[in-house]
Amino acid sequence: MKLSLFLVSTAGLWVAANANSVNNKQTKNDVCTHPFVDINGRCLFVNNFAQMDWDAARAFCAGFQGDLVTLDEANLLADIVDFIYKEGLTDRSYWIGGSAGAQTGAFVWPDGSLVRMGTPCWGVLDNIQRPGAEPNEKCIALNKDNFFFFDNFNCEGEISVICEYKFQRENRWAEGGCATMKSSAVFVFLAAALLGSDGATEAGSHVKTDVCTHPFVDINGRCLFVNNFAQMDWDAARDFCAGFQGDLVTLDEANLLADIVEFISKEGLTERSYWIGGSDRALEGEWTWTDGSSVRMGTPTWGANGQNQQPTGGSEENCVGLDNANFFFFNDFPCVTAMSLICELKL
Ligand SMILES: [Ca+2]
Ligand SMILES: [Ca+2]
Ligand SMILES: [Ca+2]
Repeated sequence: MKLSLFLVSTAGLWVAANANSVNNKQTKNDVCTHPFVDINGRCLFVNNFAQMDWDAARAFCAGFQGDLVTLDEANLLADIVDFIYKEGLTDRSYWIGGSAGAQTGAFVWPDGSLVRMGTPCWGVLDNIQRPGAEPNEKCIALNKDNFFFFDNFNCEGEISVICEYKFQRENRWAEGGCATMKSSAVFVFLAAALLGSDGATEAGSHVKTDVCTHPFVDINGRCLFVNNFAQMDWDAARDFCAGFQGDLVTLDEANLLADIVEFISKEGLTERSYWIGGSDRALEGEWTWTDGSSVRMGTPTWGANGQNQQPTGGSEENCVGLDNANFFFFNDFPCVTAMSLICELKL
């Protein structure tokens, strides 16, 4: 009832939203041309011929009216790494736009915004997650010797380059009168405003809170129960979640992994590994979530150490957990292992 009211009331908005995305798309097609390609909605040039230091790489990208890529989303890293493998560009490491700021030493993107640290973007070598204690390594690269996870390199190193072309998306929003508003959050906000006297309080942002209640919490729009008290095998963990009308979490987005790991760290729940809903028990090597959909392989969700990337357990290890011994990256474990678990309530 409320849902249909919501849809009818927001129909106008969707038209507006579609018009905007068409505009953006046309603009993007006009400008995101060879050698730039569209990867996850961004206009990128993965240049594996050039080899230069980080400053020269920025200047190189500026020659294309761009800059080194602002790789500010784990989902974007997943798509870039897929592109690198698909196109056979795996013989080089690549500069991206992050570097240690002169004053604070914190890693920032070219626009000054902070680089998100930790899992899943930053790689692990010798059991140390990067950046480790390497004061002279102040520029960020995708490291070919560690499955293209982020690593800090000496800025003088000569490696390849990923440029991002800055088409005028921000200006376009400004023209539309939405200069400071981006993403779906805007539409939720606007929809709630539009509903107004039509019961906006119930139909707006409170809907999710009503159903995603303790011990479940909203993490990146998903309703999850990070249970670090229980310790049980994978099947028992599924049964446990079923008792809450849920199942083990379908952790199908790298961005969601980033937010879960942040939650685990913030809440001090780092002493356990956690079962999630992936397994290859039905067919060795075919990893699926509990709903039958495929588990995305590779960087940045599956852990790596320079030599190997998980899963490496063959037929001995058929269930996926977030490994507390490896910064909560995905790892395959024997399904009989007793560990903690993350349930998801499907709303
Ligand atoms: Ca390093
Ligand atoms: Ca297996
Ligand atoms: Ca393993």
